[in-house]
Amino acid sequence: MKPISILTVVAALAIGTVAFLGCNSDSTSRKQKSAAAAASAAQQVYVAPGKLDDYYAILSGGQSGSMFVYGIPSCRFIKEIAVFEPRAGQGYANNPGSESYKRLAASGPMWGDTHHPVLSQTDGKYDGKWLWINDKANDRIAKVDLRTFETAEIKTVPNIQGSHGLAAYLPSCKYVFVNGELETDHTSNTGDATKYRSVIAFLDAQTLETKFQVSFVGNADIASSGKDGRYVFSTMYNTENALSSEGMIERDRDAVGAIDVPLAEKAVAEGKFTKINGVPVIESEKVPGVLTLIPVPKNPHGCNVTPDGKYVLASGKLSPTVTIIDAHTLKVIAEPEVGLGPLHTTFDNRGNCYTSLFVDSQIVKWNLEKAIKGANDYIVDRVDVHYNVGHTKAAGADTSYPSGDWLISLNKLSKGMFLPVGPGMPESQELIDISGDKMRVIAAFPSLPEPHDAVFIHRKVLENVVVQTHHLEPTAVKLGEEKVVRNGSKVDVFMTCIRSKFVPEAFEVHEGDDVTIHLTNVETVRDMTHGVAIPRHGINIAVDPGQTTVVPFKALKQGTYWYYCTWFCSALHLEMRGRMIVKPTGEPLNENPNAVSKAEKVASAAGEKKGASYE
Ligand code: K7E
Ligand code: CUA
Ligand code: CA
Repeated sequence: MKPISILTVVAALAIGTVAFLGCNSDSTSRKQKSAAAAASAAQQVYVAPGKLDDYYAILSGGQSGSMFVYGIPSCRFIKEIAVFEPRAGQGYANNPGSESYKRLAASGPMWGDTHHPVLSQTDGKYDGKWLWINDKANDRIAKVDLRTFETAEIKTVPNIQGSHGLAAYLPSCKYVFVNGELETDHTSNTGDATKYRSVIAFLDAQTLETKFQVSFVGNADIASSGKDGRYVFSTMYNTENALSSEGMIERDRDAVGAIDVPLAEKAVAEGKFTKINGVPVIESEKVPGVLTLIPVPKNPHGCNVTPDGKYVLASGKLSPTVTIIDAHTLKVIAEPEVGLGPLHTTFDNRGNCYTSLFVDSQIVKWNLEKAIKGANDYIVDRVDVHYNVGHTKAAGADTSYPSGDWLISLNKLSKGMFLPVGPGMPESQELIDISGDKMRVIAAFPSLPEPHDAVFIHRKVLENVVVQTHHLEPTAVKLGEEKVVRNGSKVDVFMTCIRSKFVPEAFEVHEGDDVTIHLTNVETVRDMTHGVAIPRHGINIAVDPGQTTVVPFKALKQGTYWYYCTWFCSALHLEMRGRMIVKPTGEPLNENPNAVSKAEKVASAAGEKKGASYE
């Protein structure tokens, strides 16, 4: 007993001390405490100039049609990956006739609504190869090459509207699959609502060709893959197949749909499908077992498979619960209450789940095993976020090996968190330290509208992946082999650039000529990007080291048009320019307009001055 009483005395003294301090300098001590907390948070996000962040966080750009790359933990913005919208600064899809422009224009509108970035995996880990993203509005999927962080492929998905949830089929990443959220009649398109269905589309992960689809009555929202190559899962909020928002919330339970992928492949092999717009479409009613509906409450949204692949979690959205489903037996095994408006769930490496609560504006941390066992203390912690969180994602949570250090809260509203810039406000992200028992909000950073989801990839995974300079393509223009090739009104200008010169520095064409510039940046030095803007012609090219860009355009009316470098590349950057001289049709062209004439040589030898004189 004695030691206990000693402890009690000590404890009482300690409490007394706190109480004593509290009486006299309450606000001072609180101020000191919060200053200390701010200082330690600042230390956690401080990455010294020249030092690298641990993670790339890749945020979908929503209505911006792109993706944003931030460094974590510093929250520094590093790059925008242009996907569905032109970006002049990257020379992406901004020059009609360029490859990126043609590919984007051929796939649909020059804008998009990106929601779900998905990283490729091998053996349950990110392999640093590919990054996929959906365009919900225009039913497109794109693939980004992580060697360059550039868009490598864009394809349209047939028979679908509102291509929303996107995930890779695990463990192989043979397919990416995308959910049709908006119901339509894809066979006759008559507007007959009784024929409305949706599809879940399976695309070859490399070519993005749609290989097959499973169709059903209702819709599919968010997607997640089991880890063992059998089921993939989708939340379905409109099992009512209603046409109004009131109708869509009639039922108390909607569903998680589980697609048996090997069974679907077998059905395709056996011809149990209808071909619609060239794609085999399996009607789920005709192939028993291909789609199993698991009842869950109510208008569920997020769909997340646990890192061990044992469970799939459906966030209730209109129910304060998360439904835990056995990912193999497809049985509902628990339905813990977590708070109001649960949207998405993410994971650490210690058996905890983190669910975003849109209505409560909170992240709630809860323990999976405790919730399954029905223990009272399964809620571990809650933290307020600012404001109204949509997705939340912890580092590595989509893989089998989450890292359990950082979590990002992707908040829909910022309400004055940042300098006011008019009625339109940036979106707000918060970085949360989840390494301890208590979550700690460490930093907030703005972004353009509107990141829906994010993925983290550790820089070590990409260390030997990201290229510094492009490999010269066979079509590259080599130094010393620059030339102008004419074929009637078609003119190909094979041009190189290197600090601080374009070769050729001048060329002549006729009005209305179809000019194509093939420009190779022959630099071998990292970060030495050049660009070309051509006044009046709407051309703005960016070429990274080693890259070749091909841009066709029509020559306008007679005149001199100086093309100039747009990237401040050297002390002679401003001098890095050349002339396109456009002459009237029929007038003879000079093949070497910058050649110094004999008369000029003589004059300069005689010491005559060219240009302005300041004597
Ligand atoms: Cu919840 Cu498109 Cu992932 Cu938005 S979706 S939040
Ligand atoms: Cu090249 Cu500036
Ligand atoms: Ca519903």
